[in-house]
Amino acid sequence: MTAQNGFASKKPNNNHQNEYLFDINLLESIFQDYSLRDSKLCRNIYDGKYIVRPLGKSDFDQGYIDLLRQLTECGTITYDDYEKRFNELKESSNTYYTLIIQDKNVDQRIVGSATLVCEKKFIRQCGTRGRIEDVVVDDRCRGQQLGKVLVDLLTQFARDKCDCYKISLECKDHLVNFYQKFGYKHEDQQNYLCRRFIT
Ligand code: 16G
Repeated sequence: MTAQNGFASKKPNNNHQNEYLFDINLLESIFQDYSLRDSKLCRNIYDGKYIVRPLGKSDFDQGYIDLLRQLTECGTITYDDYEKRFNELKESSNTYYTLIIQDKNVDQRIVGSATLVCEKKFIRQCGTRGRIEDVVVDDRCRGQQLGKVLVDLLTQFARDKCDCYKISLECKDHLVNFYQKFGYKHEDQQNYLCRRFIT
């Protein structure tokens, strides 16, 4: 797999090297399986237009936070804030896996992102639970199935690379059908409860 067909298999060849949140090599076999399984989708999506890779430290400059603003409030985030949080996530090894999709043509903009969080537990034979978080695709890139690729890849990654015994997510009503297509479903007698704090 190469950057030409969508998977950035090595660091980008620009002046400042991008530091990734997690080891990009972990994605290779997942991406390969996925390309074989859904070659039409991969060809349509990646043919020279997009790259899929882990979040990088320099993605702040490629509009990463502005993309997240399409999902929810982000407040004011400076580069120092971003870098500090990026380092914290990276130091929590084997926990945070943020995948991004970068548009190779339009200003190298980040146009899609989703995160897998792996929570280590004692239960389930010291099992790992996965959560899919902060799935967002740029409004201007809708209809190209970028969200499908992100959720598919992270779901497969959680199962095959992180050995998650389950993976869950929260979403708005209108997105339930979308996530059901990937096998996510309401579990009997389980509810999502939330308490918010004013920060
Ligand atoms: C959605 C997201 C969740 C995100 C939240 C932000 C997915 C599958 N779900 O529920 O990950 O954290 O929105 O909303 O992407 P909030 O700012 O109101 O918590």
